[in-house]
Amino acid sequence: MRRTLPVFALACLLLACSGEAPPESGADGAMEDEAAGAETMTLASVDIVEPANGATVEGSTVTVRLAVSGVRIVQAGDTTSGTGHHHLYLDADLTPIDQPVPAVPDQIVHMGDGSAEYVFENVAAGEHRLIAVVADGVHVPLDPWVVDTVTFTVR
Ligand SMILES: [Cu+2]
Repeated sequence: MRRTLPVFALACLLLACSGEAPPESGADGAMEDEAAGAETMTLASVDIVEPANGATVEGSTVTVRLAVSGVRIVQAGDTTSGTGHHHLYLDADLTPIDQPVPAVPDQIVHMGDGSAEYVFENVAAGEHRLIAVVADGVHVPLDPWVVDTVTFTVR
């Protein structure tokens, strides 16, 4: 198998590493699987189902419900490709995509238990902005962003 390596390296040069491994280079199956996974990956998305964009919430308790497609929601710490957990930014600006999401009580929340529902208590009356972001097992946002934003009013 070792003697096929130079051939593969040359093929890689010629093909500019297009990800199409020559069929005879079966030595590294894991790499091939990763490449195939990347090619068939669907665009992931997250949707803030509740509160709906523009909604008015009666009372200071705000229940957030989230739905996703193209990504599997798991507990924090699980670094399986194609998975992540929810994060909520309530009246807080998004942090950089290449850095772990911070934790700020009542403002930036990690739903590290793998849940899709969270309840904010004692939310002040007035208009609020809520951003949902899916980040990976070590809390770094998925790239490209899996994000949704709504504004709502507490009355
Ligand atoms: Cu997190």
